[in-house]
Amino acid sequence: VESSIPEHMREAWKKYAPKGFTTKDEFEETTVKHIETTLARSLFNCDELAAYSGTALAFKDRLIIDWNKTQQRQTFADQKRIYYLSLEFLMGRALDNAMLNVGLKDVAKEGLGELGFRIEDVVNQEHDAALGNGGLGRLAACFLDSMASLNYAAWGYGLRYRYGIFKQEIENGYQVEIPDYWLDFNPWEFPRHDVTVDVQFYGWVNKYTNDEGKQVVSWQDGELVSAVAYDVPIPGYGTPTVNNLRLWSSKASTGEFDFAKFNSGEYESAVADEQRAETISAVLYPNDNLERGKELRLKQQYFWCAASLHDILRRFKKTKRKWSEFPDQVAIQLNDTHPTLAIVELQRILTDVEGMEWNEAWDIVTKTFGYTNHTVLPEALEKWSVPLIQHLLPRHLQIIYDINLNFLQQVERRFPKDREMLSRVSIIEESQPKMIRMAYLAIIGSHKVNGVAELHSDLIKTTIFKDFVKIYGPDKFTNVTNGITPRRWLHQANPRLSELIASKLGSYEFLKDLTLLNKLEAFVEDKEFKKEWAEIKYANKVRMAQHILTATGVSVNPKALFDVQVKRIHEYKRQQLNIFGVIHRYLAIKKMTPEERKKLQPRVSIFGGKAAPGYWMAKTIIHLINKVGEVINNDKDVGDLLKVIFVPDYNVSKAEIIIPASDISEHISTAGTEASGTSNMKFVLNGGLVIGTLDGANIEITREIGEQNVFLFGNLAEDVDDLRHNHFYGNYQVNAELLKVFDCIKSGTFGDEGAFGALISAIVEHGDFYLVSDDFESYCQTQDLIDEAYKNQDEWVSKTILSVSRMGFFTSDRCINEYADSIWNIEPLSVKEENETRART
Ligand code: GL9
Repeated sequence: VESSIPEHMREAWKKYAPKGFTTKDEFEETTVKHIETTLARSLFNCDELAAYSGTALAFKDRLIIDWNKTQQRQTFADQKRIYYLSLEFLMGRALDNAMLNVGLKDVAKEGLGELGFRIEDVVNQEHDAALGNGGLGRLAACFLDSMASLNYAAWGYGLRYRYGIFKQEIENGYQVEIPDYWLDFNPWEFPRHDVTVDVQFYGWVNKYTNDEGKQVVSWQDGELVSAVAYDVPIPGYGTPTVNNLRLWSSKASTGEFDFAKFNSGEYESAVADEQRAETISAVLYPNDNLERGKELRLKQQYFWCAASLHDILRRFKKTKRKWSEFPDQVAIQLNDTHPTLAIVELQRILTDVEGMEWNEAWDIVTKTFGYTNHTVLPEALEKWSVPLIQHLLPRHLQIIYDINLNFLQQVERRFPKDREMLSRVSIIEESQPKMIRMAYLAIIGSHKVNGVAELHSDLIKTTIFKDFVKIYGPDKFTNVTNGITPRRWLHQANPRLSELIASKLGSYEFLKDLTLLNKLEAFVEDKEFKKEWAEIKYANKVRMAQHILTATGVSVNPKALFDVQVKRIHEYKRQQLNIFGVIHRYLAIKKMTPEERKKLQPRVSIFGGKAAPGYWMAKTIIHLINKVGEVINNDKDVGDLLKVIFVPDYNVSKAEIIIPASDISEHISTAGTEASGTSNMKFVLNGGLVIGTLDGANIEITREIGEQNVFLFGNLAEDVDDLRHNHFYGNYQVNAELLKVFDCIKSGTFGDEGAFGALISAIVEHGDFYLVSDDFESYCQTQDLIDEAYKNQDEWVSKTILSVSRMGFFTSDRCINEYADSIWNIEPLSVKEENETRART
């Protein structure tokens, strides 16, 4: 490389290369230095935020040293790399995670203590990095942690949104959205103003024959927007590997075009151009499982795909390898269809720019990409209108048509008599306007397609993608059941439980090999152990009760059963079923005699989650939960027997408090709608039990931990279509107990009854698409079983221990190894030497 220091002049570098702190004193020295110099504060002027900033800068120094070494090691090794393309990375906080992953939390705790701070207060100053909506974005974050922890050479590519998911406030029971400007102070990113890519939009396509008689295609006269790289270090747990997450930020291109405007005095219009360019990476779209086909969203997608591919190709070209080796060096995983344009962009570059023949290029493309599907909900499947793509990306539209033509010809040869098949599988939907089906394009351009839990992977093969299974055969379709990182979701969120487990297993090795948890089974009947286990759950509930009091002003009894449903608010996830069940319970309590009330198991029903700003039904559900809470929480007849809490602004850092405090969590989607779910895994891993439908990963959790440890209810996925069909023809009766709940709402018990009419009529008048009524009885009965089971605390605690001991399968490490094996064809990079040098220093 041209810019490296000559061999004979490297002594000074080696002598002065920073080592990074390892002791308490070195930590304090670095932290104080940052507070006094980088932040220009002093001991007379250092609040908790400044202490956080100094600590974060100290750890960032530490990470970047290992980051540099990791990048060098990976470059020299010259092996295949994984590129994980995701529009969402729901990272949460970084400091606690960095301290634990590099193994220096104790050092920092002691050091901060000597400087006058409590580590918890310092950690709590950090603003979540909330660049995601929910499960899909958090999965990407867990995968980054696992890929680094397992020493895979892997990069994440995403967008550096100026505004992450909105902050939620509750006003008079309604959700209010506040913008999440999170970049005021972000010590975890490195701006790379030297790493930029110009991305083109609009323009037109010029096809001509050049002097050598060759057909040339060029995309001309577009508008350029510049992508600037911001790098975020991703530390692995207990390894020197620090991988990279590269986020692109948009700004006006500094091409001649803009200068011309400035020079000709068009300041205002030049400034407007600049703002328009910056708008591309300004905001995360706040929809969960919904695509609305907005032009700016498409711009985001292409901007990010083009910049990322350009970066990947630049890195590949440095290796001076032949193009045919590209798929041996590069594996690109598409997190949902959002990055599907990367397929088209690679084909464009290989043919138009590199001059390759179509088939040769297409072979490289399909060997490079893998596509993960995350949902079967039709409203979430991306489609872009042909006129929009024509306007924004004219050359890409031609390529999509060519891809489609080749594909349909191939299908026609295989199924010569099946005209209908051709229109069914065509990338172009013949609607008005014509639409591009992104999932089909992703399947055709990838060598593997996977679902995220067994049921889901089966469903995509038998429903939305069944024609493609006929065309390509079943081997192209596979399953990789989701997982979660035990570092954040056990060790970080629940340090006391992690410590207790380590004390029994003899080490923290289970955090690297979660199947070791099975050794806990030996302690299921150990009295002393069970006592400590139960005490930890209780302490976590006390912490949660404190949070509830501060956040909502409601005081709850930590001895009550904590029943939690936290996730995005969506009709298919059925928070309405939960709140109707709560009202049903309330009506029952009101009718009870004092003696009966004494026997009832007290409960706290805890809800949390954001509704997409435009999703009116979801917002109505939030409103109902809050109004029901106001009434029940102030009803003297009820007292501690039932409390209803809506925790505002559910996010990753709140999840770290809520999840360890749950006794029961609810995963109650209509069977066949929740592709996997991942919080179900987090709750069980933290010693909670689950009430759930036979949907997504609930099924596999049940298989692993045993049916006797899960509270299952409701109709099966295979029966949903028939039930809906019957509903459609009016062949259904709403459950009588549910009707009483509706009467109660309609009588104005929870205020303005008109406000909730839509929730009721969806069930009574509009066919009950989500089968709330069909599942209501079985749901309520199962809740009663839970009350009974909870009364036997001894058995309950045994169930939770047994469940935790059987959760090894759900680590995202297992998941990443499966991707590596069956999709990416890649092995981890050895860090043995690096580990030895680290041990010596
Ligand atoms: C989701 C599914 O709905 C979840 O069931 C699944 O666990 C995750 C991760 O695979 O993916 N698909 C999807 O669009 N979202 C999911 O959570 N929604 C978002 O997070 C945007």
